[in-house]
Parts: sequence; C-alpha cells; structure tokens
Amino acid sequence: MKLKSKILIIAGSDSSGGAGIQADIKTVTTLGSYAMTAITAVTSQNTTGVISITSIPAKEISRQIEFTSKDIKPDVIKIGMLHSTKVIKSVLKSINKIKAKKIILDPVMVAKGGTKLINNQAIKIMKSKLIKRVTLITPNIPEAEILTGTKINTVKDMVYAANILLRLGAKNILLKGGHLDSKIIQDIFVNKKQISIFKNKKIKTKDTHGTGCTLSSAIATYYSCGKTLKKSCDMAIKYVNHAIVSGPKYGKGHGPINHLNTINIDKKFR
Ligand code: PXL
Repeated sequence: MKLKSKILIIAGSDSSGGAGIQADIKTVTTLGSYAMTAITAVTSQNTTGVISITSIPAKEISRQIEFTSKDIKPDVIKIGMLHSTKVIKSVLKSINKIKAKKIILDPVMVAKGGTKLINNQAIKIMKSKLIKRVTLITPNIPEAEILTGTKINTVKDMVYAANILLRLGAKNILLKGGHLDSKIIQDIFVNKKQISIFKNKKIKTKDTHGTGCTLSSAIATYYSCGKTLKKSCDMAIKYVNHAIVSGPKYGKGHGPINHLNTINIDKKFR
C-alpha cells in the first residue's frame, strides 16, 4: 500500500497503548499515512488509571518537532497532551518556526480515570495563544466548559460555547457531545460561516479510552489527504464509532478501542 500523507503528532505517551501517541500512531497508520512524533510526556498507566507522569524537557520537544520536520515536512500536525506553560510556549515557537499551516488541536485536559493531564496556568495560555494558532480544535464538553467558563447541558449550550471559542480566535471547532446524557450523540462543527451537527447513536460501553486522541488523529489524516475539515470530522467520527463497536474488551477499567477496525482502510479516500 502506498503511503498517502505525512502527519506529525505532538502528544504524550500512554503505556497502555489505548490513548496518546500510541493511539495516534495506530490511527494514522491504519488510515494509510506516515506518522512522526514529538513526545511531550510519558505516562505510566493501565486501563484503571494513571500512576505517574514524567515531563519531557521543553527544549527536547522543540528539537523533536523542528529537526524531524526539517527533513520530512508534515502535511498536517496533530497536537494532544501539553501539560505545562513551558511546553505550550515551546510548541508554539516550534510550529511557528517550521511555518506549520494545518494543525488539529485536541485540548487534552483529563484522562478517563480523572487524572489531570494539564495544569491551570497552561490552560490559560492554551486559551489565549494556542487556540487561535490552530486550524481546528476538538474539545469535549468538560474541556469546552473549562475553556469558555460556561456550563453545557444541551446542544444549544454547545452552540453557545462554540461561539465563545470563535470569539477567542478559534477558526474551526468540533465540539463533541458524548458527555451529554442522551441516546443520540450530537457533535457540532462550527466556524464563522457554518454550523453542522453530526448525529450518531451512542454506543453503551465503558471501553472508550483514547477516543479523543483517535478522533483528532483520524481528522488530521483525512484532512491531510485533501478532504474538507467538515468531511474529515464526519469520516473520523465514523472511524471512531466502528473502533468502539469492535473494541477488544481488554483490561479491568476503561478499555481501549480497536484502531485496526478495517471499515475505511480499503476505501480509496485519496
Ligand atoms: O485521552 C487523553 C489522553 C491523551 N494523552 C495521553 C493520555 C490520555 C488519556 O489517558 O494518557 C498521553
């Protein structure tokens, strides 16, 4: 199979393999593209929770981004876990230096088990500087609540929060509705010109570890292959849904999804 495109993933490592860099590489690879990485932190975890987080020095994160990109230019960058102000500043500097244009940001804040993956000071700079530098942000409801200072209980509240994010400088937003209590999940795609709602049946399972990482990496891959952002979101949501349905039921806690589900692999989307 010929490789379709090149993606640089800037994110944390999840030793359990379901989220973080591991989920990102599996997704990009499964969808037929070439994955490169800049690791921001190493987490020790299993499906029941995170026991420790070790930061990678900010300088080393910048080196991974800049030196790698200098040789193999990524078509799209996906950003995941950024735990400190120092790390965000370095990443901003590096993506500016390499003149990155297409960037998907998953504003990772809390792991499934409840462990915080970013500190409060870093959230501030994500809000004031990073959001406006990227092409698309993909917050879930708790993340959108923190970024906008609003409470989200309905789809109307989601639209309201997305508009605040637009005012903060976000160009495109995919606000994921999975945390609302309903049988249908409504994810909304918003920019200055349009609001689209993707509706999908909620799948009843506790095994959803890494869905956010997987979704943003799938979006990055489809987008790198020339799909529009909206279409990329639509296709990525379907990919994640199939990965959840075919989950391997591993572990005693929040288990991983099946990145290798073959639904879209053979389809020529480029
Ligand atoms: O799903 C968010 C996430 C992102 N990045 C890393 C993680 C997790 C969740 O556990 O471990 C490294």
